[in-house]
Amino acid sequence: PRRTQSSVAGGAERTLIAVKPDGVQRRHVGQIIQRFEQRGFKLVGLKMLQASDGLLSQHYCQLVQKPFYPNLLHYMTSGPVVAMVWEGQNVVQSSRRMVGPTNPVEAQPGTVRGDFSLHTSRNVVHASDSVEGAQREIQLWFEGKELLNWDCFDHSLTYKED
Ligand code: IDP
Repeated sequence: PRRTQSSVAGGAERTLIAVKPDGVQRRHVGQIIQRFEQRGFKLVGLKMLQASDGLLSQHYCQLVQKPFYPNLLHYMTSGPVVAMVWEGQNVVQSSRRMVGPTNPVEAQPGTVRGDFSLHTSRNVVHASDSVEGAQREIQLWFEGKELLNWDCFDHSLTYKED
């Protein structure tokens, strides 16, 4: 049987990374993908979509009551999103560090938000904030058949079993 999200080979994790509409409009998709590839993570799912209000209300279920939610919804539906699932050891924590904090003013240069954005309401990219959150979000954004289990030939160069 095909492996599911909860049983990735080698104990690796998966996370949801999404280039938000501002990142797509500003043509940063390639550079964002490049950072995850270059770090050594494995791309297992990728699609461009127009996110619906329903998907976003589930994705941001902890924020729907916030006063800024209507603006967040407007932003996130203002154009296409590029959603990706990346796999690798500690990918959730590592990708949060690569993306930087929610408010780009606090983001270090070298992070996606620190290099490409200036404002919390236009912070270019989403990254899941926990392993459990990633599993929930991946199931929301992707169907099982859209996620590929494949062997990346450089695995033994990227990881060391010890
Ligand atoms: P995260 O994207 O860094 O995980 P969350 O707190 O989950 O941060 O918020 C989701 C998104 O909602 C943020 O990336 C940002 O675009 C938006 N957001 C969060 N807090 C605020 C706020 O105080 N004002 C406006 N937008 C916000």
